[in-house]
Amino acid sequence: MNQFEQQIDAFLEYDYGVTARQATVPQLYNAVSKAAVKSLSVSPVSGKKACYFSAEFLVGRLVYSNLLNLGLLDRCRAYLAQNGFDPGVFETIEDDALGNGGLGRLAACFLDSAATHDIPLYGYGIRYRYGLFRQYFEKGFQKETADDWQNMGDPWAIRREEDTVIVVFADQTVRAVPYDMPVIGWGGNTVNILRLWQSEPVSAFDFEQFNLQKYDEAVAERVRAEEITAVLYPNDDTPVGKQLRLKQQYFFCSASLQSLVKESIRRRGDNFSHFAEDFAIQLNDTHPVIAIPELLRIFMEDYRMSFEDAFVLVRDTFAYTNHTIMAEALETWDTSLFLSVVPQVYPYVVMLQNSLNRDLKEKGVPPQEQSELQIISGGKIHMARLAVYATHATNGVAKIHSELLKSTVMPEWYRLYPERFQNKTNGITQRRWLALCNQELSAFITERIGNGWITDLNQLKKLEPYQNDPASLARYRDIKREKKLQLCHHVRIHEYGFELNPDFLFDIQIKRLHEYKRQLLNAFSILDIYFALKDGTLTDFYPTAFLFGAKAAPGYRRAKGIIKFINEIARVVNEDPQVKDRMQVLFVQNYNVSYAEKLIPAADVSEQISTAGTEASGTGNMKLMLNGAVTLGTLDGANIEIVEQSGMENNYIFGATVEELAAIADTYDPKVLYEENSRIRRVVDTLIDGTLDDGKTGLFQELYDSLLEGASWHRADQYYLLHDFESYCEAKLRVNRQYHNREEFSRKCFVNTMNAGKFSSDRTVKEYAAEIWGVPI
Ligand code: 26W
Repeated sequence: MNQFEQQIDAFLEYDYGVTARQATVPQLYNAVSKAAVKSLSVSPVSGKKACYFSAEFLVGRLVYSNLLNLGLLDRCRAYLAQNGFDPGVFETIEDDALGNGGLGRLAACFLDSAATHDIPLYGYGIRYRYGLFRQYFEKGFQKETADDWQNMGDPWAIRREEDTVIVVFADQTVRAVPYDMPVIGWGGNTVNILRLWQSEPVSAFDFEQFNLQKYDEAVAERVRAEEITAVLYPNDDTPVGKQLRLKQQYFFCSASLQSLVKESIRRRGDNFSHFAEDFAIQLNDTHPVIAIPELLRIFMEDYRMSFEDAFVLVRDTFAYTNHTIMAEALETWDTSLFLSVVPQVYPYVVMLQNSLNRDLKEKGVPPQEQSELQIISGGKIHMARLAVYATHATNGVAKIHSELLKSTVMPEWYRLYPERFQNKTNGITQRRWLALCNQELSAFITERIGNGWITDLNQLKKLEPYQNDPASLARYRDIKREKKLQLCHHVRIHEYGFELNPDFLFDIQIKRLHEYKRQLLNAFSILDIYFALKDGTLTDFYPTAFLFGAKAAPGYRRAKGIIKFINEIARVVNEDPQVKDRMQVLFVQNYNVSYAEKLIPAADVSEQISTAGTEASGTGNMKLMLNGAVTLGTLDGANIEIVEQSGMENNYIFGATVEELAAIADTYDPKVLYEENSRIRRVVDTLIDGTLDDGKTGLFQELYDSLLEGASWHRADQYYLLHDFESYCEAKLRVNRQYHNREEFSRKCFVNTMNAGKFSSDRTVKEYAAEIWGVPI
């Protein structure tokens, strides 16, 4: 037996006193993970180190991906099988959930890519006690429960007590304790670190209070300290503006900077003039932007630097990524709240504001143009403005998004500092999103072009000669069917025995629930098809399963209403004997990274239907493309680049463009469409005519009103569902007709896989390294 297997046995014996055959699954999971960790040595950083500051890292289940990258996955599977376990048994171990969606998952893909390509990129974030809530449905309504992700242990992390630092707030002082997780590159050669901070009390227990029999007071400090990292905010659209959220942000930024300053001192003593040559810090959206004034504070207060010197270092060190166009998502903090939480940081925000004013004056910006540029204004601190001002680079996450940043979101900043604005189109790691989640397709590819694609996804282009090879296309279709069967099995277990039909076309929309992503439009189109099948106006329809996965922020009423609406449609459709052999509708519960790994390889059609100009990039669209789904989508976010790569003719683009929507914005009246178009009326009316039931919550009426009446804060149908309805339905039916020709359709899918090379996060991370971080690649 080899070292790895011996190590597993040793951990099982020492930690639990069992043999492999006697072990429980959690025991095995811990022993296998620890054995793998033990084999690692962290790569020392010699040159510049890039640091990714992010409130979220949605890494997913680590055991299989780490073993894959270490080349130990097959050995682990064999070991499990030899000892009488199903090699997939760790799938019962919970997924981590330390992120909401795209932004957190992107951070995880970047870490994987950087480690694979020997780029020293270290992650810094928060070790939430509870991650994103788990979701289940009760009578079709979303319910939430706590995500206790540590309940089977956390064998991949190492607690670094010795690197603990102190973080100070106006009303409390806490200890920040780092937990380091190895980030293992493909091949296992480079190991970087993801450092997640946990908040703990300075003193564990107050014996004086205890002796006075004041038990609550005795533990009060502990409770208040632990509260800071207790739970991830489940909001991925509107900032909550809450004290605790600000504490979380300051907590991990201050701790991470303290740890970097110590590292700098180890390298160079207390000469900080090389700081920006030694460290690059990427700010993942505005959540960590408070790190900017905090580093100024540290340099000026602790190391007596002048503002001018400190500011140059800060600007050269930091760069900022924007992930959203939605104006309401740009974070601001009430000055009064900020002062009540971190008063020591506020003077440094004011210094930045004053410095900005000097620059504006020098550049001769007229006073009337200055208001949109103020960091502190109207009693608020504008974090995105602070970020653009105090960093050397600001980037968007897809071409169109970066253009919109310049033209629409922050044009006054672009005029001031055009040289700072960049684009870095997002990407995904092909290790998790192909090699791991679709081993069948991976083997198919490797048999034809070798395995170079695992670290160089552009090599997929070498598949070109096979796009017209009937035998290859037939095999490619067989693999899709195999992945559908596996998904059917998973669904049967996780959705109360639901029997998904593997012979159907699988049409999949998986992403956070948000009005701009237009799951409601998808729902309307399904109803339209349902009615047309029933009244016989639609014939020759290829049987289709419409699948959804999405979590709604718990306080987002409309999003929850949409989930209930789709679950109601599912109930009606799935029970209707007249259509049930032609359509199925299913909203899966608790969609997360692990569920995505099952759904994505089984998809034929990828629904990417956001209103043009609203989705910054999207990354699920890339995962689905890579796994051979055609995109049914709008010209939005990275969809534009996807069809640029794989051809309009191999995808299904519909709907208004950004320019078209801008042109009709002032005159758009959804009521006219509603009144003139009976198909629209028929589906929209199901919200209020009693066809579907929202349990007297008023949720459906509210959705109806949002489309036809609007509200105090937005116009009717602000996301143009009714405007795009017809062209969407037309495109959806076109996909369906063309799917009948299985051979030709699978060629389109194949061409998508073949052209997905651009969307590797390996490419993205290398661009950041070369064009923002100044890290050699
Ligand atoms: C403070 C509230 C809040 C929280 C999170 C506002 C905004 C966010 C994120 C920026 C939302 C997010 O995840 N954005 C997504 O980022 C992905 C990675 O770049 C993109 O692919 C998605 O299009 C974008 O919606």
